[in-house]
Amino acid sequence: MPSPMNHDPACRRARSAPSRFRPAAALLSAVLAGAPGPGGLAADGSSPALTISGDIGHFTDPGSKTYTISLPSLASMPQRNITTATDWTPKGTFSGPLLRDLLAKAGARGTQVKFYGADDYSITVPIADFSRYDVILAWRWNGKPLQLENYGPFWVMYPIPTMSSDETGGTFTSKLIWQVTRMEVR
Ligand SMILES: Nc1nc2c(c(=O)[nH]1)N[C@H]1C(S)=C(S)[C@@H](COP(=O)(O)O)O[C@H]1N2
Ligand SMILES: [Mo]
Repeated sequence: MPSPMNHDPACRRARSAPSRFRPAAALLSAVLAGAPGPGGLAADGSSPALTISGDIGHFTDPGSKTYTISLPSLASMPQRNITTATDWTPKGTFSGPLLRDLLAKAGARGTQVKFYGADDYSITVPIADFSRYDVILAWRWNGKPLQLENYGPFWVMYPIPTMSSDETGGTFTSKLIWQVTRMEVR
């Protein structure tokens, strides 16, 4: 019997280049496009930010109905650590706020969250995942801020070591979204 985690998410990828080249390619295109980049991510190395839109009740910019949080504010929220390997990275410690805390800050009230990577990847995840699991929006990896060229500025990280192999099987890995700058609540 397939686990509910193994649904087929509406996931779309921009390219299938070897992963070690992909973040560099995304950085290059961000630089070529000029600042600011997607979701308020500046191409000039200034502080990144996360923008939340869609079915939310709190706005930092009521005009565009968006809630944008800077890296320093995100870093001043209660932080959680997750020490885990992924299918393509060695064991390491990720740190950041709980996704459910971030969603609460924006007054999120939908049932799904669509995440956008700076590389044009996007995927929709049920909001229930963030109450069921202590998922974080990681901005540090082994104590260092995540840069665009190493899966930053933000990486959706699940507490993989606390989850069953059923829960982390199938298409689960597609939900470990890196280079996140924007999320839309639906
Ligand atoms: N930004 C972004 N995050 C992403 C992806 C992607 O293409 N872009 N691919 C997802 C998928 S489907 C998997 S399996 C893992 C690892 O991607 P890879 O197998 O392409 O290295 O990252 C996930 N997060
Ligand atoms: Mo994947």
